Amino acid sequence: MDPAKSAGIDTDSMTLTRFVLEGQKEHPDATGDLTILLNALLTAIKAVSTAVRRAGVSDLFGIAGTTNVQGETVQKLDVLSNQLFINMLSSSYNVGVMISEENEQVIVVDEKRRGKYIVAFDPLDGSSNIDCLVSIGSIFGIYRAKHDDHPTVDDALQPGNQMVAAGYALYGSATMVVLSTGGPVNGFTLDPNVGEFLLTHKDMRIKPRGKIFSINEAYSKYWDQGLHDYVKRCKYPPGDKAPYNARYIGSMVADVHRTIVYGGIFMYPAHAKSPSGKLRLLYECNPMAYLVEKAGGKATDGRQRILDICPTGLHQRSGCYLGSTEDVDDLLACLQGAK
Ligand code: P6P
Repeated sequence: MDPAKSAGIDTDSMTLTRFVLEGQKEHPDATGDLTILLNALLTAIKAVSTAVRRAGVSDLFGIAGTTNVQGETVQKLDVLSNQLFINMLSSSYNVGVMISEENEQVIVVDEKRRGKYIVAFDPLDGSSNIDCLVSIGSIFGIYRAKHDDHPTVDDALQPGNQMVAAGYALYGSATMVVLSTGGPVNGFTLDPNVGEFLLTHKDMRIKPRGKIFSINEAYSKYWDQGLHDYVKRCKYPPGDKAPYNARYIGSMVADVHRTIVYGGIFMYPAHAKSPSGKLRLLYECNPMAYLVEKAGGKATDGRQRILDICPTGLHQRSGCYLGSTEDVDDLLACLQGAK
């Protein structure tokens, strides 16, 4: 009997690192720096995953007693996750500037460890859901610095269409990293026995049309008429079409992951209560828009492609509508009053 088979171990599994390395070999000018950076990110993500899964038994639930730049109550796991991302990325020697949801200012890496990449990240998104065990996640977007020697805020304020890679980690029933380095979107599931992320979802594609709409309807009173019209169309479709399903988890990574896997549309609009929306452009909307587009979907703020928005502030917010192309087009037609 093959010892590997009896141990249930694949001796030739496609790890995320191996997959990225093989992809890098297709680019003659690739230096391996991005692979090193991604490996540092994976180390942080594995540590966050362990902390999230141990939160209940290691006093990591609950609040840290502070508020962040967003004015949101900081959870203990927020603090831990942020420190892990900052330390692992700084010590990768490939990052010059970081933008974190938890830090008001950019984080400039010390000169001796500074590299050519810019990383915008939300170290633990949806953390208000931690104590009730709802899936949460980490989100990241990677850019090249405009000038390697003295990175500044200007390096951080690039439109999403300049990203060289983006991804998220979902701490759900399993821990999964969904990533694109400029090509297809691929999903890697953490095998805790090996401590590696293994390729499980190759070339993830969003259906052109889904059957799920995802929005927090508690804010309906603040919506524009076009959004009311669209949601009503999902519930009362023309002819004898079946209504859409409604699904809303309230944790962006979980809602977007479901949208990529099942199709449909995720919406967090700018509305009267939040005129710029709630979700942050640099480290929530842009990375998710990048992945959705690479998977064949569409992502808009209701007026323009999210990835074309030129940022003016590190923590600026944006309306966010993303998912199956035909569903997003239907929404845009309603917002423009055509439906
Ligand atoms: P609301 C979580 O707090 C978060 O930032 C995203 O993960 C999520 O999509 C959104 O806020 C939920 O916001 O207003 O619907 O509770």
